[in-house]
Amino acid sequence: MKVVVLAGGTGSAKLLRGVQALGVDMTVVANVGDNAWIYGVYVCPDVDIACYALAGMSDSARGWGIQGDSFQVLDQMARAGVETWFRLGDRDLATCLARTQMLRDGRTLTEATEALADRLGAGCAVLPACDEPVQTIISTPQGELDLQEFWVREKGRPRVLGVRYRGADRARPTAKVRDAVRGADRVVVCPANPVTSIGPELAVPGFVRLLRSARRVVALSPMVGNRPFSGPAGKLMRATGVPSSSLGVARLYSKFADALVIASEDRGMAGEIRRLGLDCAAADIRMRGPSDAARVAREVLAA
Ligand code: FO1
Repeated sequence: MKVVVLAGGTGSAKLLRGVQALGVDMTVVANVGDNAWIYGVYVCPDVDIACYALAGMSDSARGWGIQGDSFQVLDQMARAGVETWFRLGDRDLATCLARTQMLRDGRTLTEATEALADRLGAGCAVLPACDEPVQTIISTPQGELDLQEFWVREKGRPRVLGVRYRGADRARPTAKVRDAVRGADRVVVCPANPVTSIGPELAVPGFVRLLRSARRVVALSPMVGNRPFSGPAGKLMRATGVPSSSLGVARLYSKFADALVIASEDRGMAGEIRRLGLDCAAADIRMRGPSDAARVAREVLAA
């Protein structure tokens, strides 16, 4: 079975490991909306979270970065007077330096990502959703912030007035992403933040049409009740006018998804989700460890 997995950040890593454990032919398409130039390097958190998780080197407790990484470069930068609110570890910095070098040498983000996924040992293709820069921008009373400024520097506290995807109108799904989606038996949407992890791709012209052309698109909800498993999804969903729940996720995904897998506690929403045109399965979707992750991945591929 060929599976394309649309992945965001920390919430996606567990399902990626679950799908990996099933031994299917997997291609990961990672969100680029969180990418940022920080400390002179191009940081691609969602690409890196996917590569580290698949290569078995991620710090799974923290949800980002490399297990056992040190922060000596950052400590020295702090001594040199640099603001170091973005905790980029030494080995993580090396990944970003390698990527930056490849981009400066004229390689595309797709080429740099494929090379890094291969060298790090992800064991499957990892692709950025597009090569052009697309940046999630959050409008707050203190001005516009990119995702790292909003979530890491400001700890997700500012009131959210709106969200836009800078550069999306000039971006296109890459040829590799198009081929992967068209050749897939299943496209799986990870339990990621629908606004900041999946929204940037959906804002790219042609991406929704591409997903609609896929054989079957199944999403796993990132919500239980009115809360996400992690991160600011609830706040951002409410700010963009959809309920912070699996029903809100269904509304955002109904234009391209065939099915949504929701938490058993939310089975009362299944009828309304089906009225939006989606198949809906309720299951225990909490992934506490590798065996849960494989079980949930199996549920999703069967939905
Ligand atoms: N998240 C944090 O909450 N604090 C950090 O200092 C931080 C550093 C960091 C470094 C590299 C990286 O790839 C991710 C990092 N993240 C950090 C995670 C990241 O901010 C977000 O969780 C993702 O962008 C969401 O997908």
